[in-house]
Amino acid sequence: MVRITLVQGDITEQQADAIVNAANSSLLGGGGVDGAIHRRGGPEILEACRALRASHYGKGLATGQAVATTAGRLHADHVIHTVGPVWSGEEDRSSLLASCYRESLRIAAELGARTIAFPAISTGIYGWPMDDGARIAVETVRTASAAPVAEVRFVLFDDTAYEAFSRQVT
Ligand code: AR6
Repeated sequence: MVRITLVQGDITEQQADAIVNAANSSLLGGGGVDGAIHRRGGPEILEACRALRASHYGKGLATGQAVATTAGRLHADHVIHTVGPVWSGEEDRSSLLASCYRESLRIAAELGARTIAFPAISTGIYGWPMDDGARIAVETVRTASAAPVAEVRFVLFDDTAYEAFSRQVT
């Protein structure tokens, strides 16, 4: 089974084989984690995203899917961009959020990554309640087949996120 670790901090400062970006379907940047990754990773990442839009992803990346690019200047080999669902009180979109974690892990495994760092997808601008987002993240990673990924690191920005994930892991 994959080892789950928790870190409080900025995901762009992490060293890992793959770093996951909480992107949007345009793949062309935004705020939150996405803004930070493009700022710190440099223009190479955006260039790679533009190339994806010009080829296989003309309509953008669908919610729940994931795709990899270079990590530019980040301390990683790959950035895996995934599009979380926007929280809805009327519709249960949990399977889409679980899919983000599963698909990102699948792509990391294909790339031969051993360590992968995830943010708490959808829990920022997309409004997903932190406790529920943490539950889905940890449950999905625990039950996914991830080899050769040996470590899944959740990088949590603040105390609330760190505590929510801690409750799921212990
Ligand atoms: N490192 C780690 N976690 C972070 C960082 C960081 N540097 N910055 C924010 N967080 P969000 P979403 C936390 O909004 O909800 C973008 O505009 C944040 O506190 O980055 O999936 C995209 O382009 C929260 O807990 O992603 C999309 O349009 C978590 O990361 C949209 O936002 C996710 O927050 C995606 O929204």
